[in-house]
Amino acid sequence: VEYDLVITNGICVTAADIASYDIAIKDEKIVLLAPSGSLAQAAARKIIDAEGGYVTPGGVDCHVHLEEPPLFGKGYSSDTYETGTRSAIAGGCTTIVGFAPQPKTEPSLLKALKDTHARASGNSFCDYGFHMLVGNPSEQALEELSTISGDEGVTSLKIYMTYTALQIRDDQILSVLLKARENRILTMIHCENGDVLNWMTDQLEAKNLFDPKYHSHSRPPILEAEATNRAIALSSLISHTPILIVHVSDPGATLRIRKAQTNGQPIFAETCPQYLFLTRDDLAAPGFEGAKCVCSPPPRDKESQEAIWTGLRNGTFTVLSSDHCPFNYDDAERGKKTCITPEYPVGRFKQIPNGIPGVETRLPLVFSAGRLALTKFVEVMSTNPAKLYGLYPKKGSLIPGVSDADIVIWYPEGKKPNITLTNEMLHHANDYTPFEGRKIGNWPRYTLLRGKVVWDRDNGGVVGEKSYGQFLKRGASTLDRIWETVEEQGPFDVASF
Ligand code: DUC
Ligand code: ZN
Ligand code: ZN
Ligand code: ZN
Repeated sequence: VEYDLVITNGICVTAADIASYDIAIKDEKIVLLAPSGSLAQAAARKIIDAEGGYVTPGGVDCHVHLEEPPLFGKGYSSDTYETGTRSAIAGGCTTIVGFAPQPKTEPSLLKALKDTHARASGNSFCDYGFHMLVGNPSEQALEELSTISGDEGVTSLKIYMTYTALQIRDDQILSVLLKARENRILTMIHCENGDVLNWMTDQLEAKNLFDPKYHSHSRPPILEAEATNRAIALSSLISHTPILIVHVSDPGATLRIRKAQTNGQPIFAETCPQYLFLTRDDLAAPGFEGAKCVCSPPPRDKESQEAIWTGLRNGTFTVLSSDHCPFNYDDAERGKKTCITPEYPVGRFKQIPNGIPGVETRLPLVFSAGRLALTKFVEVMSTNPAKLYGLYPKKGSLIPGVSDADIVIWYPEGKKPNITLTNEMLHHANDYTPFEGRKIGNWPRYTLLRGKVVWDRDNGGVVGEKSYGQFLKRGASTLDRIWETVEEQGPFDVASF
């Protein structure tokens, strides 16, 4: 036989084109694109007839929290690498980038990275990489960044402007940016003003306001806009070091990002489904139910949702990630209910672990919403994440001889499922989804990872194995000549001010 697998009769979508053609796969790679139907009789071990359905590159979700210690409140992540990546492939996602968390008490990044490898290795259904989560920018940690970005293939890091366990000061942010610039590491920043939201929280608690909805009151949009503005300023101070503002929810923050981009600054931004599909009203559900939607930043209002959709369409947002960070709802020891005690019968919003599951629902929700051009959908879900994080063109496209055969085949007209989403359908280890009850008009019918069918919705569901996912050593970002532009600016020179 000539090919391992052929996909015939699909409408293939990339970030650039929508066109009907057949795809041949051999040795884990896409090897040939041919006229539609022409490979229907090819000598292949297996032929999948897409029956006129859309065929897209596998999803690349570069914001996924798995098996992290309690950093975002009082509770433990419900998903392991095994359950989180199982959930990923069932939702059409073939690559994730998770976090290697360095707690404040740990001076070494390499130690934190090694521990994370031990958790993921042999336990992943999809391919995966790591971002360094820098909680302690010690002298040792900053020195280690050259090994981290070189030999270790970890070319991005995340820092926080909030969360007691992670928040670093502005001067520490500058030190991180400087080292990141020297090592071509993309810096992701969580932009909320931690000191102010702690003050707001104390004010609310002094008035005995503890229930989940006050999570949103404690973090008004201006805290996000202010911190975003500050992050942009700090980046420009370090000779325009590229940054990615993660999980943007607020129109004010979006405008500041847009303005910086218009000025030519290397400011990139991410948003997430929760800011497109949830609002603060979901946090105000009766009893403790609102805890199911507690994440940070919190979901905003309807107008904000519209501004975020607009930001996706006009290119302000480079990527759309899940920020999958699941905590069980009904678990008094390890989940969201850890904060319910006799003293706090409605819980205590400041202790509710921040985060919601979403790695499996990201592609289907956004695809079904039908609000993005399909090329834009592929761009923000696969191609741009792959470029931004140094995985392109191995990941994120359908280039013969070059791209891994990571592919999603959607249901064609006439066979589209009519799904009312329930948590039972999902493959994570969490006991709820914040998107329960949503109508979803299409779902990945097949997910292929490096040429292998790992998800077959109608015949066996998850058919991949947890040992198949490989660690991805990443190179420097190739999006928009990011690092070439930095090179042209020359080194940071404090005497130049
Ligand atoms: N936000 C969340 O909702 N969860 C984890 C971390 C974060 O920033
Ligand atoms: Zn964050
Ligand atoms: Zn996150
Ligand atoms: Zn998060």
